[in-house]
Amino acid sequence: MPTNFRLITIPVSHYVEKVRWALDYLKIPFQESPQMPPFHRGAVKKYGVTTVPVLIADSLAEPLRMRIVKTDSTDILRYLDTLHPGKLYPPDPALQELSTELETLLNLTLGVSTRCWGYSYILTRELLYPHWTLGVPFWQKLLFPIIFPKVEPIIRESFKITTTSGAKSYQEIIGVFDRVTEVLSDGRKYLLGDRFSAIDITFAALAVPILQPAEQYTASTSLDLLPAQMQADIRNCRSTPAGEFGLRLYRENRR
Ligand SMILES: N[C@@H](CCC(=O)N[C@@H](CS)C(=O)NCC(=O)O)C(=O)O
Repeated sequence: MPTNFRLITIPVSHYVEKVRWALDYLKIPFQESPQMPPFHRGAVKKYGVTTVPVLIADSLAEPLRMRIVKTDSTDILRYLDTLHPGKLYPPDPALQELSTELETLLNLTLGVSTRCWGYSYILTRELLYPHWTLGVPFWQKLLFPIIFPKVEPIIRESFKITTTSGAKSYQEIIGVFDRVTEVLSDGRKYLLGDRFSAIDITFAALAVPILQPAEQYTASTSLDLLPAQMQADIRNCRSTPAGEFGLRLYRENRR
């Protein structure tokens, strides 16, 4: 078992929050190395990627000194599961199909849509500043005013942010919430049944932008400061069974 874990992050990233939650759940102490975009790229370049989270796990004991690097949030959760077998991913073969279906839907649709939805509304210097600078080194914070005008058009382009992208992403989020509501409709406590799992973490963490749970890692923005359409979308999502479930996971299972 590695003895030293380091997580390179953009603190506000919901894919990062997914990994942070898994590490906390497994009670694995780790050191976070928080970065403001685009400085994260310098921090992760040597691992062959451009995105966070990146987990570096070192075993320092001789003669077995070794390093494991994982560069995708799901790969990290699967790796952590090998250290505490079955705690994140229940081994029951009967659950595999649902587990894979939901994990893929959440990672590829919910995570992408909540991010695009958020950026569609907060891509202004004032609204973005607190999200991007929270917990990052002081010198990066100071550079925000210079960085913002350069990165804003790149984000707009890469996430295809337009006047209609917020509404389109919202519909995609609702589609995922409908599926989660459907899975929960038999009264089960968690997405895979009675036991809390990686799939619950994945849902709640990737839904953070649209649920804004009080317990989220990065302090919640007061809803009143957000654009009116964002406030309406958040309130609608929170009131769905899937939204209530995500908020409950934060209240009861996040620590
Ligand atoms: N599939 C990746 C996605 C991670 C991801 O999209 N990370 C974003 C933050 S939410 C990122 O690092 N973006 C910065 C960039 O693309 O330069 C995972 O699950 O780890």
